[in-house]
Amino acid sequence: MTDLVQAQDPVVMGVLNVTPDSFSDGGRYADVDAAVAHGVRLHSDGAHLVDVGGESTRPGADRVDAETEVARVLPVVRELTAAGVPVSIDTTRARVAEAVLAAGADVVNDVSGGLADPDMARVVRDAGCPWVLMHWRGHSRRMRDLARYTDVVADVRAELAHRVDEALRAGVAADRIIVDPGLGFAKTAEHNWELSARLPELLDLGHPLLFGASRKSYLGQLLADPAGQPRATDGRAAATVATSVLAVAAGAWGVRVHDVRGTVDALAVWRATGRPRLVPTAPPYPGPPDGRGPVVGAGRAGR
Ligand code: PMM
Repeated sequence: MTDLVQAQDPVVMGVLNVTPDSFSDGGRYADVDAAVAHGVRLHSDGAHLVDVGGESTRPGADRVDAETEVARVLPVVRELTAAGVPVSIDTTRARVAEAVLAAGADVVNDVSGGLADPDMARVVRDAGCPWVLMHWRGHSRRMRDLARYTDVVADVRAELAHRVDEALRAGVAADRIIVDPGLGFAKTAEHNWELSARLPELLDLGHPLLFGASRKSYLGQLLADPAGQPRATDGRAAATVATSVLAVAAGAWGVRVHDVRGTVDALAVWRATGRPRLVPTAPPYPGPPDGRGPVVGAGRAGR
């Protein structure tokens, strides 16, 4: 596989949850054949990676044991890698990562940023694979209580920097590390919007950044009907595409999405228009009243 971490073009990661209870696609791909068929479709739609997860991380979800998680993901990963589909494994457990890497997975996507399992750094270091370190403060059951920040961007940045330091100390190579702000994980809707608007402050950590907004509840809240009823998950595709393209234009390395085709199409438009970049407001550009939000600036080829 070409080195995705060094990719010059935005990386699209397609979501494949083989769980009975994930918030937007739970239950749909619990059967191996259906899961593999969907993974192959995501790849042919343009996903550079198919992100296979066997444990739901939706707020309030109960944990499954490691055996159950391995039993869910391993047959799917085996078939996808045999079919030539590059796979990342969405897990917080070293045991699961190790089993799946041995079956041909390319990337570990760890929503706990290495916090949940002290053995994860060793597994990743020995495999030499890319490791997504997502910002995380605790398992799903507790995460709503943990959404307290002084300045969400500064706090997430500092906590991610700490996770990166720990990974480096454990011997993981710097060029294998990808960071992720963890939208929706111990974050309110306001926190998610603030992180989205100030992405460049996280980019200066010096690592590629993965952005995962797809179908998340803050988009449902944004699109609520006049009675205040949030838009259902299957009606959040256009908002997901919009926020994903804005993240790429702000410098994100990649996006994690359920609807790969729409994102790939939108990124083709972004590319064809000269890869316009969002730059922090600076005179003489007109900016929003607080002077902090991004405006569209001069395009720059490449990333
Ligand atoms: N979000 C979910 C699961 N895994 N991984 C990364 N790196 N970033 C995310 O934002 C992220 C993730 C939850 O969404 P899902 O239930 O639709 O998979």
